[in-house]
Amino acid sequence: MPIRYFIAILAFSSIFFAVNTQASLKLPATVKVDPAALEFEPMCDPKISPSWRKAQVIEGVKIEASEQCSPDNPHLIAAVVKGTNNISMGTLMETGLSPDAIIKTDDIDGDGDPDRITIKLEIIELNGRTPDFEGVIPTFDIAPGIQPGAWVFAPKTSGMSTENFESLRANSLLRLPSPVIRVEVGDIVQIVLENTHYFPHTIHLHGVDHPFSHHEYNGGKYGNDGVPQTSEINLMPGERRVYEFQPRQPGTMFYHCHVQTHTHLAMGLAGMIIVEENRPNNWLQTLNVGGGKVRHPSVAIKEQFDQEYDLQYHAMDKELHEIIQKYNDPRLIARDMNRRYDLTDSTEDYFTLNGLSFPYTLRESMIIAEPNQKIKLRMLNSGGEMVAIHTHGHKATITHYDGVEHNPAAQITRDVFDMAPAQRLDLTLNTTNDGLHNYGEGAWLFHDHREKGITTDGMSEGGSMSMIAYKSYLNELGLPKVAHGIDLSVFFTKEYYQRRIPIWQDLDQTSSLGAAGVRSGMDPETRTTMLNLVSGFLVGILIYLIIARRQQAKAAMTSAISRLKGLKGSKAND
Ligand SMILES: [Cu+2]
Repeated sequence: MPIRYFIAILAFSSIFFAVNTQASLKLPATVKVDPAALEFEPMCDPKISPSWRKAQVIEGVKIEASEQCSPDNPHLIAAVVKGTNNISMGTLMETGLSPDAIIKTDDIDGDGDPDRITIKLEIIELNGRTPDFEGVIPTFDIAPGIQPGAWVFAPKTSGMSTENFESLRANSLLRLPSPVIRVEVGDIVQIVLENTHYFPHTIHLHGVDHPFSHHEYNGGKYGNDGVPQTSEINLMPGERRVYEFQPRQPGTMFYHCHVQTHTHLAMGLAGMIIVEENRPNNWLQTLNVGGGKVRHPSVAIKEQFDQEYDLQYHAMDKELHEIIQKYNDPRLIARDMNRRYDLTDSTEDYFTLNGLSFPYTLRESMIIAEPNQKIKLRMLNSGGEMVAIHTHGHKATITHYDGVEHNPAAQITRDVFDMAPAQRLDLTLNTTNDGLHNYGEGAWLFHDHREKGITTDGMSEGGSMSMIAYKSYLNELGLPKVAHGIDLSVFFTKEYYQRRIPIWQDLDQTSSLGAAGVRSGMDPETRTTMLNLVSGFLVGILIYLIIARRQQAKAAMTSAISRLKGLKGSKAND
C-alpha cells in the first residue's frame, strides 16, 4: 500500500474523532414528561362516603369523628363493638362480615359488657396468581401500582373476595395488615381460625397471657401456642382450630402464624392484639380493620386520652412476595418458599404503615391532632429489621414496652423510637406547644429514620412515612395542606414509582434539573467503543501489511532509507 493511503486513513481518523468530540459537547435539550400523559389517581378514594367521617351513633354505639380522607366504615365499627350476633341485618349488610364473624355473649362478671368473645378469622391471599387471566386477584395496592403478593388473617366475610363482579379490587375487609384485635382483661376469648388457604398455618399469641395447651377444644389433641414443633400440629387447608385464652394482664401484644415463620410472618400473617383493662360497660372495638384511629376507644383509654391510634410497621422483600404470583401450583410455591428462598440473602423493598406506603398513608394512617391533646399511640414492628420512627415537631413519651408499663418515674421522652422486630411500644403524644412535647401546629412528618424506610422499591418519597397533621392544616378532603403550592398529586401516579418521572422537572420554570434528552453526537461509552474499533482496524492493517506485504514494505523501507541517505549525501556535498 502506498504510504499516502496510510496518511489518508490517519488524517480521516483524527478529523472524525475531533468532529465527534466537538459534537458531543453540545448540551442536549431538556425533555419534560407531559403531565397529561400521566394517570393521576384521585388522592382520596371516591368510593368512600364523606359521611363516614362524622361522629355518629349506630346501633347505640358512639363512633368518634375521623377526619381522614379514607375513614373506617362506621357500620363496621358498630358491628365489631356490638358483635355480629347483636346488630340488625341492615347494619350487618353494610359491613360484608359473616353473621358469625364476632359473637359476644355472657356478662360473666355482671359489669354491663359481654365477656365471652368469639372471633372468626380466615386466611386470604392478596395479589395472588389466578389461572383465569394474566394479572393478580384480588388486588390490594400498597402504593400506586405496587401490588406485592401477601397473606393476611381477615375477619370472616360473606360474599365475594372482590368488591363486585366487575372489579378485581379486594373488598375492604380483605387487606393488609391483619386486623387489630381488642379484648378485655378477664374475657374468655376464642379465636377460631378457619384455614381457607392452600398452605398449613397456625396462630401464635405473642405476649398474650395464654395457656400452653387446652383440651376442651380440638379433641384434646392440640395445643394453644401455635407452634407446630411443640404445642400442636399444622392446621391444614380446610381445617379449623380454636385458640382459647383468658388474659390476666393488659397491654399491646402481637399475633402471628408460626408455621415456617420466617416467610409466613413476612407474607403478612401478623397483627396487633390488644388487651384492654377491665372496666364496667366496656364494649370494645374488637377489630380495627386496617389499623389507624380507634373510633370507639375503651373506657380506660377515654379516662386518660383524647385519641388512640394503632400503628403497625411492616416491611417486605419483593423476591418473597413475587413467589405467589409465579405459579398456580402450591407444590411449586412451597418449593420456592421453603427450599429455594433464602431469608438470609433478602433485602426489604417495601415499607408499610398499617399496610400502606406513602402517599396512601396520607389517606388513612395520619395522626390528626389538635393542640393540647394527649394521644395514645400503640406501635408494633412486624418487619424483619429494626425501625427508628422519628416524629417531626414532637417528642413523645414511651409508657410501655411490649405491653408492660415502664416505671413512670423513669419514662423516657424522645423523638426517635427504635423498635426491634416483634417489639411493641406504647407512646403518649402530648400536643401541648411547650417547645418540648410540641413546637406548634403543622403538618409534621413522622417516618422511619433508616432512610430506606422512606422508599418504595428504592424510590423516595415512599415507604411508611406519614404525618401528624393538625386540623388547621387539613384541606376539605382530609389531606394535609402543604405550603408553597407544593403538589402532592405526582405521588398518586404509577409512573412515579415506575421511575418514569424526573422528580425535579417542575422545580423551576426552565426545568434546569429536568431530564436531559438524547445527546447530539456520541455519548462517551459509544465513543470509546468506536475508538477501540478503529484502533483495532488500524493495527490489523498494520499487521497485515507487515506479514503479507513484507517484501513491498522492505522495499519501501529500503527506498525511504536510501532516499534519506541521498538527501544527507547531497546536503554533505553542498
Ligand atoms: Cu402460616
